[in-house]
Amino acid sequence: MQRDLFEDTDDDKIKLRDGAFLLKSFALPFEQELMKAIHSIAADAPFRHMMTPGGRKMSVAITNCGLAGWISDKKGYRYDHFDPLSSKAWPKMPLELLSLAKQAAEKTEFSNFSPNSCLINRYEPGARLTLHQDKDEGDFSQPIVSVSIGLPAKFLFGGLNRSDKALRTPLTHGDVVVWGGVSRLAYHGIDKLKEGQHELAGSYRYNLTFRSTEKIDNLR
Ligand code: MD6
Ligand code: FE
Repeated sequence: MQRDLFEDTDDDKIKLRDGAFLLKSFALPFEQELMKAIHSIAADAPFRHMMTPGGRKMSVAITNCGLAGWISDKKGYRYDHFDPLSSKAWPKMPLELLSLAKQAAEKTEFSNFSPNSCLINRYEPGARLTLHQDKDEGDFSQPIVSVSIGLPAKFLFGGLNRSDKALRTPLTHGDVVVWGGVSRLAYHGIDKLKEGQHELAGSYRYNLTFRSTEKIDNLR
């Protein structure tokens, strides 16, 4: 079918809202690298269930790679250069993953994305992420690139107020969500994960979100 040169008619690029795009299966060519990276990062910085400031244990297990990692404890949510479990720096962000994140951002409307942090979430059946905003980064001018691996999940995507009605979008293995601009602070979450088996990821869903945590990147 002839495509209109002046219109974005890319079948694999689904606009969820202004500034938010779903790139269906975009990360599939990287699935081996992604699984390898997840395992080698977790060997250094194991997945753990962090405590929320309110004293609850998160059902999602978390680790990080890159110069800064997202952490939560009773003092609050923040980024830290060191893994609190080991006091070591977080594992380096693998270059293939950095490249995937940059390519995904470029394919939407965000050029020059330069993430210094990648948060890795691991969901087991029953785990969920309640509606939240990603607002601990010092830089909202850059988007977030989010890669889904393994079991499918329902992504809840609301508006700028917690009470705004949320869209419900399935995310499957290899999907990438890129989001920024006017949607950068939209509320979002993940519905309770259903049981299942995935050929690469077993009984888990992994999600990697690439972020830029500092506007003037003085972490480099
Ligand atoms: C997840 N994702 O998909 C959780 N945050 O497991 C997020 O919380 C998220 O997908 C910001 C931007 C994209 C996301
Ligand atoms: Fe988030």
